[in-house]
Amino acid sequence: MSILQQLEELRAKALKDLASIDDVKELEFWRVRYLGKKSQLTKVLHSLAKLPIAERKAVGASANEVKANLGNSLKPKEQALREAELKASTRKEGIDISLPGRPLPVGHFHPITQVLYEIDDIFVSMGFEVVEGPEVEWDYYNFEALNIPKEHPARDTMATLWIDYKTENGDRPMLLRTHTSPMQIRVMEKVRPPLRIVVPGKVYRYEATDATHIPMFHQLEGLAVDKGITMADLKGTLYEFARRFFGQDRRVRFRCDYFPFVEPGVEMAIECAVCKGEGCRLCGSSGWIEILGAGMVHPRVLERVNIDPEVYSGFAFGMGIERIPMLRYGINDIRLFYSSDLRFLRQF
Ligand code: FA5
Repeated sequence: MSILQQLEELRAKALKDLASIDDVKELEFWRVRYLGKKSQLTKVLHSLAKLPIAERKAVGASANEVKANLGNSLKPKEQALREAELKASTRKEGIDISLPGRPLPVGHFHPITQVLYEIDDIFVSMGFEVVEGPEVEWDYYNFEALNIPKEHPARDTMATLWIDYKTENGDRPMLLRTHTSPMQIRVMEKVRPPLRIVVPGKVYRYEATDATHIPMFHQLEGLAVDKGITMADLKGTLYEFARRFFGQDRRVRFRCDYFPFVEPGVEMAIECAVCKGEGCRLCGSSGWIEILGAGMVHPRVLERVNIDPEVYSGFAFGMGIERIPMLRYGINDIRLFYSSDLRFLRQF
């Protein structure tokens, strides 16, 4: 039998054997037998040099073709056997790999964070810049520089959590900020007018909780200082905010109020969302919920940071954030935001 015939016979035998193989281990034996270093095919290829030139070409081409043919037949067979093996083993373990994966739970921002971002965006679109400040603050920035000296009765309106740290003369100068207004001073110390900023952040008060009060809540401070700023700018800005956030029809009320760091001072209230102004438990039967204090920056505050009140004027406001989504969605208890009840939080 010629070498070419032997090669054809080898091919036929190898392919027949391959067809009857049904596990991966056997397949490896097959590969070693027909394509390995000691296989007949490799021997033929190694002995080519010894053949007469006329025969060498034909035998070489045929041997290489058989080798490629066997190699190509091996690949799909191996893949099919491996898949069958995987299926068999997962079936044994009770895993169905054809099932779609379980979706990963994706969280979302807390409703207060969402509202803060939304309010930031409204003010940014009106030309305000967002800045943040420390939650542990000096008495100086929280009270003193805001025209609230020691023993001033206005301190009583913001029951304070003091940090347990005393100076040599027994003063406790550090506290958890009771409002975001200290950032007015911090910013004006560094930046010269014209300036327009909003300051979102956490504030703390030593207060009993009820449907509209909690000891840790968020505020957003606003401050604009420039030449010729008037109360009309303050009202215009806050009306525009209320219209954009609550819609055109929601009623807004301004009333006089007192804060030592503004003159004159006002408070702004929004019509209660729960009772639509009729009066209910949430709004204390008044039909209105106060959301912010505001006013024209007091000349003495400007003087303290070396801004001439004869040349410049400004307005400031401090908004309680939690009450804003309460008014928008008709939420009747502020404590729901921090009770970690997912049935409540998932609604936002
Ligand atoms: C202030 O904190 C002033 N800094 C506001 C201000 C800034 C006035 C700039 C003038 C110029 P007040 O204590 O009223 O003011 O608080 C502001 C808002 O915070 C309130 O209108 C209310 O919406 C919210 N707030 C106050 N106390 C609580 C509380 N315990 N729980 C939840 N929200 C509160």
